[in-house]
Amino acid sequence: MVSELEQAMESLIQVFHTYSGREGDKYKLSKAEMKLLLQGELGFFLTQSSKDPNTVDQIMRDLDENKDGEVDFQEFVVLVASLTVACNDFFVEQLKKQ
Ligand SMILES: [Ca+2]
Ligand SMILES: [Ca+2]
Repeated sequence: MVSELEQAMESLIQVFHTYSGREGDKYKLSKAEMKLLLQGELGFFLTQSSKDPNTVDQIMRDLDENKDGEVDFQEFVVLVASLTVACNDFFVEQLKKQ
């Protein structure tokens, strides 16, 4: 029996590889792959910011810890973790208001 958290982790891995395998290094996201992932999977969170063409560049720069111009899985989870923390903050705020 796979737990909810284990399922979430598996989804995260699958989503990453769905996009990272499109071009170049199969295990890293190029800027084009990153853009597709953001548009396809994080549209809800990034609706406003994704209208700005510089946003993807900015996100790439912020995430690319080892400065190889691509985002590997380790760098990608930092983005997911920070977005999840932001969502949780919002969720807690909503609960407090009730
Ligand atoms: Ca790739
Ligand atoms: Ca990198």
